[in-house]
Amino acid sequence: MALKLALFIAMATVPAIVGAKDFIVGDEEGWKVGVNYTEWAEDKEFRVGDRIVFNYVKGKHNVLKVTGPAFRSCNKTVSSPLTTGNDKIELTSAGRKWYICAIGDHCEKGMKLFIDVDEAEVPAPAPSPTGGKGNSGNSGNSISSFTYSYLVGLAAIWAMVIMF
Ligand SMILES: [Cu+2]
Repeated sequence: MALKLALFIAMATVPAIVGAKDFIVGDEEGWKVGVNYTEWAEDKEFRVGDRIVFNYVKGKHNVLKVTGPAFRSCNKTVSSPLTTGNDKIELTSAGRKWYICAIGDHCEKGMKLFIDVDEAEVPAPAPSPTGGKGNSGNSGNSISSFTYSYLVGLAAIWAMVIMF
């Protein structure tokens, strides 16, 4: 009981303070044909550090990150898709991101998501000058989240020791 409580407190506290959110693409509908993802994304504010989660039946769909032109033309030849059925993508940089399903004509049928990611609410340490696009600019942020999680973990263990 005490263990569960301590774990619950630890898990509930982390996202509240770090401020990062998980967005389930399509909410309970998930990632499939027949959902309007433009509408889904419209009222949401995506920030660096948040994650978008694609839920679908493994093998029926996939998730391919593409360029703007490839998004518009449903060009499925770029990069390699994610295929687990529960694909979590951390948004590591600000800017426009495009994702499509590369199976059959699903993209043509509207299985495509465009989001515009804003900078994190709490400014990350100055991005590296050589960084450009990619993960490097956000490394400071990830480290502080990690350190924080670690501290919360320690606090949870400490709480358990007190309770027993
Ligand atoms: Cu699909």
